[in-house]
Amino acid sequence: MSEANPIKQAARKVGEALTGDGAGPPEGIPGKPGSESPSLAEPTDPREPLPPKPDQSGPDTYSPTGQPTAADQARMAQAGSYLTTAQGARLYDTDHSLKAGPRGPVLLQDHHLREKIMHFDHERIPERVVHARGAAAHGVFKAYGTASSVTRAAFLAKDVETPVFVRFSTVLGSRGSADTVRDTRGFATKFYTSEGVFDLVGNNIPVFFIQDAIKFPDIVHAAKPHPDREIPQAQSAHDTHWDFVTLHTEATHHVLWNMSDRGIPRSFRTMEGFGIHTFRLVDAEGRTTLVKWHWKPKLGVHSLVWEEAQIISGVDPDFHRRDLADAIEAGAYPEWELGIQTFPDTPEQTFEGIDLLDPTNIVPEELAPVQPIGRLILNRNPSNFFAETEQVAFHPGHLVPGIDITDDPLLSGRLFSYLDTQITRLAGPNFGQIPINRTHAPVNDMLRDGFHQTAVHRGVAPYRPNSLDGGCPFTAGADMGAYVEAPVRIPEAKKVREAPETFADHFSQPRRFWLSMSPVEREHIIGAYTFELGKCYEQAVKERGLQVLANIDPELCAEVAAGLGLPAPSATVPLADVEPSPALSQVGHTWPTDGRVIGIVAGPDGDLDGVRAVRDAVLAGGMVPLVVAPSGGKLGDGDGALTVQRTYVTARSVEFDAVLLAGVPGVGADAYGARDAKAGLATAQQATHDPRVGLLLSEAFRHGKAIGAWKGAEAALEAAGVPVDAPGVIVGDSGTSTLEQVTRLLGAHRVWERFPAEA
Ligand code: HDD
Repeated sequence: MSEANPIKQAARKVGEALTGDGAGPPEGIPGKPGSESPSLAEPTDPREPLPPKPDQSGPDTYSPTGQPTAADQARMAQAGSYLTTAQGARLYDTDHSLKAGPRGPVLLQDHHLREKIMHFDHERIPERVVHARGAAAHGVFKAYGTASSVTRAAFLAKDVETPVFVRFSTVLGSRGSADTVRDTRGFATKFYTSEGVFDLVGNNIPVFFIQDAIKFPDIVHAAKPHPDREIPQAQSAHDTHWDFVTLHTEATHHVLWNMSDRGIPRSFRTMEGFGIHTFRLVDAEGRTTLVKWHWKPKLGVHSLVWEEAQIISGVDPDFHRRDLADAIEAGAYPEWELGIQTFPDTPEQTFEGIDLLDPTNIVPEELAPVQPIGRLILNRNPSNFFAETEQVAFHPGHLVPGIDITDDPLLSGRLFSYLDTQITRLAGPNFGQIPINRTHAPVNDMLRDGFHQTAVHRGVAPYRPNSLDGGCPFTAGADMGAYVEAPVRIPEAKKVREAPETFADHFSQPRRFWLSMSPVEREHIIGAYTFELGKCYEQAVKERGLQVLANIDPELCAEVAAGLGLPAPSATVPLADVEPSPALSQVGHTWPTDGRVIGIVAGPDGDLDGVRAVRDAVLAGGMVPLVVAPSGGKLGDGDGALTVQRTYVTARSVEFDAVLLAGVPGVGADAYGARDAKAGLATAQQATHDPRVGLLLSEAFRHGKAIGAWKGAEAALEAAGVPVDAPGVIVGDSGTSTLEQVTRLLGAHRVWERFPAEA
């Protein structure tokens, strides 16, 4: 053993210290005070030869047979030109079972057949019990350093860059369900920090259904499909869901957010994210601050409209997944700013009368501004969905020094649940060794064996204290980066199954949300409740639903009651006198239009130069042009020919954030009647209006999208029932000037003026 071996040197120091040559733990290796007794002498003078304890920088650094290591093997998966068995033997045929003659029986000794079918039979793992449907991306988080005044977390220090993996999800649907259903969205971020993994496992809605984790199985059973027929899939519009949330009125706030536009996001890229619970940050001196986490999307918070969401569920159920992957592939990297609201860590754990331990509460940003602390950029798609997106395992208990928890009873239950669920889902306790879950910090644990153990641990003493492995591993103190829980005082208490009195107000926060909405957002909420309660069969459930609404706001209740054809009840609690929080509304801001999709509809005789110029300008503006024409292939000839991305058959308005209708020089809208330009079936002069273009335009109009037409395409608008003088309908002289105006409208996301009259 070389004297330069730092582990041996450290071991010797411990030996000296604990055999009486020194007092207390050796310098630089602080142990847990009082946990070791010198009389029990840990360790004794190390015996020679001791197996050197390797610095386990990860389970993949060592292979018992030399080369290759597990990391090399991971890199080698699917490498090389020849098909092999799982054991690496080359194969000459994988299409025919081994048989006794070409027409004879298959032989049991066909080990390749058995291996291939055995592996296939076990390809599926249980889907997540909630959040089964998801999509993810890699990225990087760069800290501004502004959080260093309240936390010692190393990854939040100025300019530190941390790799991340983010998984977005719906909650209710199965793995194969549609993306755009009305639901909460998960927003889970794994930070691979130098001090270990930190998981921020949040949602796009800042409050939760329940205040205590013990009710989680109940709300999930109620919201999932009915147990007899297993329908409806990925929907909250059914009796058991509404039965539960009207009997547990603490769910009111979350449900109201779900019924608002937040329940149907336009894209993962345009969602906010929230940690929901109040967390506790700890600075280098041990001072604590309570915080709430917020993710703010660079592109703003935008949603679909309900009809659009429903159409997309059929036309493109992978809409959100595709949008995320396409944006990253195109280099339009999604970005969020991470922010915190901070509150003094007082014994009451309240702020301005709001109980910070109640996860059904928000603290309005007007009362506690969100302070930006860093920026997240997603810049790489996973290369294998199963290996990464499916096997990633989040856990709110994956914390790093400087970030601690509070006694929110919902959070406490989560700390148990996430570890537990992975044991079933990922088949054993070693899921932390799966590449996507591996920490980037050195690992030196004493966890051993178990299903799917891939680490080849060395040493003989996976326990402490020990003398046989030279005392390794040692415990660190806070000054050496150990995670030390904040020594928070627990008030003297009796054991009870009770909620605090402050958890009993279930309506004032929902009322604040309702009062903060713009008229159009209120119309959408009314529409959503009317739809969802209208889908329930039980009269008692509908009536209880209306009672809950009456306790939020009489107008909301009356409108929904009218839609259901039921009398509107009166409130059973006094209506709370709360100030609106303008930050909660999505309407009234202007946002960047990066990555927005512009449909450019061109007839066969359309202004191709104009279409070309518009396409180039859309690209130059960081947006995505999709050229739509009667049939596939190219528009025009030669070098300048334009590729058609969607035909009248494959295009649907829901794919576009705005639509432009190419003009027809000197002709008029009849060009849009052509069904097959290539076959020359219709010319601009003879064709009649094409109903598919009509449907596209009328849907875009109904969904409040900006619509532009240039040079003589007006008549096609009229034919589709789109008034040329309606708000957000532009008729321009040229393609590019029309695009300019449409882009300005797109900055507000939708032409909001169109809605109130509609709803
Ligand atoms: Fe949960 C998954 C978010 C309460 C139990 N949860 C899961 C995911 C997200 C959330 C985003 C998906 C993670 C991924 O992409 O793999 N959950 C939340 C939030 C909650 C919350 C924001 C409240 C503030 N969850 C909650 C409670 C319990 C669970 C109260 C149980 C007591 N959640 C789970 C789970 C899941 C899960 C069963 C399913 C799959 C998984 O954990 O890994 O353990």
